[in-house]
Amino acid sequence: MSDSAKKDSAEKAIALIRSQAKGRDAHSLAGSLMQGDRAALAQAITCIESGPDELAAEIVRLCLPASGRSVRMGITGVPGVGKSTFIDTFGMALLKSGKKVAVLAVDPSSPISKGSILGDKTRMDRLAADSRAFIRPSPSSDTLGGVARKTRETILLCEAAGYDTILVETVGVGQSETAVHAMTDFFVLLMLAGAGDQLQGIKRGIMEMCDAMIITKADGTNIAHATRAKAEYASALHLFPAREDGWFPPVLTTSALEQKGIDEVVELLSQYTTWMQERSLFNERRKKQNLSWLHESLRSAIIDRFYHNSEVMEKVKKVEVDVSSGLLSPFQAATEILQLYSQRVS
Ligand SMILES: Nc1nc2c(ncn2[C@@H]2O[C@H](COP(=O)(O)OP(=O)(O)OP(=O)(O)O)[C@@H](O)[C@H]2O)c(=O)[nH]1
Ligand SMILES: [Mg+2]
Repeated sequence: MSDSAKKDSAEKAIALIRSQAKGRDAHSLAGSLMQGDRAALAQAITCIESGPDELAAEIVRLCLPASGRSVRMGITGVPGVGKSTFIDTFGMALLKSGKKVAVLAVDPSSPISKGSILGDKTRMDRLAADSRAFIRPSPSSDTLGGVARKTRETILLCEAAGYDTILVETVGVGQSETAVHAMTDFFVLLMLAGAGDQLQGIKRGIMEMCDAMIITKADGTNIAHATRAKAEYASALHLFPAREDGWFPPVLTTSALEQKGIDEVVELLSQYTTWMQERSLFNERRKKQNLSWLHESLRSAIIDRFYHNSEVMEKVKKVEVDVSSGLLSPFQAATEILQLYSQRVS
């Protein structure tokens, strides 16, 4: 399908869902989705993604008490590392173990029009076809902050709809890993064997952030490489300072194609969750995440208001001239602008 055809069909689908949602109020949508109605869940998520904002806010408010009872797992790794294939196989293993799985994505670089991750459900064939799983492509937005907020709220709705394992996929090439780390309980970095981390563009900070590392494609002639990479990464992880919570990230090898090592990841997820819960660290991490979400929301709301104040923007334009010609110091200019802003909002 061409890009424009893709965009057309995505827009048509959104328009349809919006028109279906239109006639419904927050109570009816939230009520249905909490009964496990997938169409209502899809409609509610569409409201979060593209409005109406008041309806979305009300739905989130109504669903909040029923949310939170899940394990949120973040999955990152460079393009081609095998994220989608892993999620398909791993998701099926989770379903087999009795879990209800929702798969979301954070991909600010490719809005729907460009074919976002998970837009190609081809590598998640089995999961996409299973009625026990729910898959939703990345919301489109200009900013990472926008995508992250929408995904965070979508997680809450999925939980309220009864999904107990939420998988959030993101491409490991920018700031989006940090955003996904900040919204998940268990953050996993997928790595290729034999490519070297520099080649894979994985920053040290991301390795330091992960709760587990998985070497993918450990099959065929790649098994020996994968085993070696596992030992190398395990010792590399030892070089990082010990974590405050006391958890040490293990390294596993998997083959999603041959379904090897997948049950071990299911087991690890459950062990990790128990380990964290026993030490009250699970809720501790979520509390911290909620607080940073609060401050992030405040920051972005304040910035938004400031930059949408026409009088302030006029003043900014004026002082830009003086600042660039050296007549006014940038600091002095900023102080003057902020003074005007505080007069206008008080
Ligand atoms: N041999 C082998 N190949 C695999 C395995 N998992 C994925 N692949 C192949 O690796 C390629 C990339 O897999 P994807 O699952 O699309 O990787 P991805 O990380 O989701 O890629 P992006 O969505 O582009 O970021 C495909 O050709 C897969 O068939 C595996 O376990 N073994
Ligand atoms: Mg993919």
